[in-house]
Amino acid sequence: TQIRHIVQNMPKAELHIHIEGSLEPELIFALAQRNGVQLAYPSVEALRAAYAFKDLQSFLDIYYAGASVLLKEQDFYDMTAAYLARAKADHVRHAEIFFDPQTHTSRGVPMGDVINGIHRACADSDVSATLILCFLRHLSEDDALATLEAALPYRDKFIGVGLDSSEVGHPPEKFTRVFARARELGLHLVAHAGEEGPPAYIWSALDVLHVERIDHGVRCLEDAELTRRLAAEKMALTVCPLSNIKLRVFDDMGQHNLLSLLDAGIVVTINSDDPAYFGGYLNENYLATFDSLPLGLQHAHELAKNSFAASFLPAEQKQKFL
Ligand code: ES4
Ligand code: ZN
Repeated sequence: TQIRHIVQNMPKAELHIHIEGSLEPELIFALAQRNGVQLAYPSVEALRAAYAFKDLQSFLDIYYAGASVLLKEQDFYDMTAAYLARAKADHVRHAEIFFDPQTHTSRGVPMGDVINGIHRACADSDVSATLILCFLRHLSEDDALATLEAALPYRDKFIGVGLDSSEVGHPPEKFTRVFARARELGLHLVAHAGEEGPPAYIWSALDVLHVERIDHGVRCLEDAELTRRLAAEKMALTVCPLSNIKLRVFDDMGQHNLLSLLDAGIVVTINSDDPAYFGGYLNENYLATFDSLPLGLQHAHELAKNSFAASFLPAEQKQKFL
């Protein structure tokens, strides 16, 4: 139909994509072979069959297993180049890409190999792409602080820091000092909050960490004062519809609260999160949402506009897309 065609072809930005979550089973097996890594699954089909998640943690267990095949700088390059080619096909003009260095440095991979490999693929792409270093919230704040220091020789290769992995039990305030340090360094700040965790985690991401966007944030609607604040401050949410269905945040797409968030005046964006695991890249997220919720052409344009407005592009580059 007309609207599906417009949604697919309109220029957009992607602001919530974990590069390790773009590793397709075929590439996982190719890299395992190349690097002599033994996987717990005998075949691509067996691995894909294991992609049935009951919550965030059951997904993360498989996601970290998949990332274990990444050892060499070229592996990080190949993964990122494959994502950017897919993004380009979906008319993504700008991507702000999360990476999880601790998942790799804890296996002995040098920080420089992680960052240089991902960054080199970004530099070689005709999609504009920048990097956001994420701290794993199930690990300690001291581990996050050491990770930030280890990344400082590559300070010019990433624009911000984020917070991801297991949310419940690991509130934003656990990372107060490392976010203060990142802020002093002039880095942009984001955090996952209100995906599985309560609205209180969104409050503390804002008031304690001073983040500039909330990743997910869909549980904000449980708190009317928080909802009003997010709208008033034009605090963008990077919503990931297919992720929310696969991780059982909502029962099905018809139950997703994305339209309610828009109606509340919040700057909502659509993103793919971990596209290789959740059943699709950016256009599949847009299409699944538009197929299930009563969204129109105005919403399509609003969502595309929001994606650039909420990006960390410099003002003059942002203008060209708005
Ligand atoms: C993630 Cl969906 C999601 N939530 C939290 N952390 C993550 N890391 C990769 N995907
Ligand atoms: Zn995420």
